[in-house]
Amino acid sequence: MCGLILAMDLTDRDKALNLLKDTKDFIDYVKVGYPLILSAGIGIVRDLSRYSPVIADLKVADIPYTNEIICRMAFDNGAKAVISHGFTGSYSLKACTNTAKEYDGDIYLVVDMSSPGADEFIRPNTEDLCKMAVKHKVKGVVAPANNPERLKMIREYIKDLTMICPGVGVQGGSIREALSAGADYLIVGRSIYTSENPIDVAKNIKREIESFSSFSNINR
Ligand code: OMP
Repeated sequence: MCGLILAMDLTDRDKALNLLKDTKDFIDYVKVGYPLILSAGIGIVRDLSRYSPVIADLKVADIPYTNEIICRMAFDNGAKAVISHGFTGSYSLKACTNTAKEYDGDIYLVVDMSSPGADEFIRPNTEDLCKMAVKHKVKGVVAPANNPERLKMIREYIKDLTMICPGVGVQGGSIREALSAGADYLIVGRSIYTSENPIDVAKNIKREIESFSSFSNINR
C-alpha cells in the first residue's frame, strides 16, 4: 500500500483547514505537529480529522507516565496515530503503544531522520530502533525519503511494518527512488503548501505514487 501524507506545518488555522479541504481527495493522511498545534491548539486535530485521518507528529519522548498523557490527548482529540521517538527506551514506547491500543490507534516510531546531523546520534542506533519497532508491534516507522540506501536497509530490518517517509521535494528526495527503496507513504509538506497551486501539486504527487504502485504490483 502506497500513499501520500500531507505535512501540515502551516501555522494559520484557517489556511490549514482550507488547504486540507482542497487537497483531501489526493491525500491519505494529514500529519500535524508542533507548528500548527502550538498556534491553533490541540482542537485542530479534531478539526482536521473531519477531512482526513490525522497523524499527530508529537515526537513523544518522555517518561512513560507523561507519554501516556500526551498520547491520550492526541487520541481523545481524534488522532488516528501518534509519532514517538524511541531513544527514551522501551518502557516509554510501551506507554504509547498501550495507550494507542485502547483507542484502536497507531504508533509510528522515528528510526532515522532526513535532516543533516542524523548521522550524529540517530543513525548509529537505527538498527536497534527498528528492532524495538518490531518487538513492540508499532504500526510503522518514520524514515528518510531523501536517502534511498537507508530506506532499503530499514526495510530489511522492519519487514512488513509501514514505512512513512519525509524528505522528497524541498529536502531533495525523489518520489520514485523513495518508493523503489521501500517507502509506503511519502510525507510531503512545503512542495504542496507553498506552491501556487497546491491542488495540482498534491494531485500529481498522488498520481505518481499510484502509477508506481500499480506498476510494481503488475511486476511482482
Ligand atoms: P517538507 O520538507 O516540507 O516536505 O516536510 C517534511 C515534514 O516531515 C515536516 O513536517 C518535518 O517536520 C517532517 N520530518 C522530516 O522532515 N524529517 C524527518 O526525519 C522526520 C519528520 C517527521 O517525523 O515527520
